[in-house]
Amino acid sequence: MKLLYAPASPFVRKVLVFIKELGLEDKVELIKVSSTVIDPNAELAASNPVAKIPTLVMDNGKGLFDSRVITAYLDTLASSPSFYPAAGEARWDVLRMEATADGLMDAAVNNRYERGLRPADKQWDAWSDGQVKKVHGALKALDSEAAAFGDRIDAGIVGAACACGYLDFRYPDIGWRESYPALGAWYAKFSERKSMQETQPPS
Ligand SMILES: N[C@@H](CCC(=O)N[C@@H](CS)C(=O)NCC(=O)O)C(=O)O
Repeated sequence: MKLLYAPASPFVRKVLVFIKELGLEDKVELIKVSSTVIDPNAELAASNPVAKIPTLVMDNGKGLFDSRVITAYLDTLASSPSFYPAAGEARWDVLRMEATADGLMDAAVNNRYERGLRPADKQWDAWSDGQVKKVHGALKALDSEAAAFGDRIDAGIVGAACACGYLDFRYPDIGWRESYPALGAWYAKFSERKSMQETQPPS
């Protein structure tokens, strides 16, 4: 399999953490690509009609996306552990948390495009503020459950960790730890894992 990736993407980081935690490193070749909405990478677009990173090209040549579909697929390749509970309330709790983390990352990445890529005279402050509000909404939701995370690892946990890591990387001034201390305390420990250390975004 081939993973079309960029090291700065938090969605990619989720996939990379899955690969490492599930012991799949030997099965995935990493191919670095650079792609933006206004200049999509051709190889990426050939495997993913919406040309987004990450995209996994399976051994049968078909592309898999988005990150949640890729992680669910990777989970089926590992004998154990499974990062998606099979059924019941536990399953929906993990999927809800995964969606919360992805929502945070979507808002944070979109806002970065607005502030970093869009010409200054076209930027829309209210839209940008709305994205930051979504980031805080997700942080509040994650923080309210963080005291119970313990040593758990699953798709929701990996998503939450990559979301926190992305804020440290791209929003160092947001000061999320002060407002969301339970999440900060959990992240301090989780981010020491080898899979997290080895997937840190470029400095
Ligand atoms: N929902 C997607 C989001 C992926 C995403 O937004 N990737 C960004 C990089 S962080 C991207 O490819 N941006 C380029 C584009 O949108 O054309 C996922 O979970 O994979």
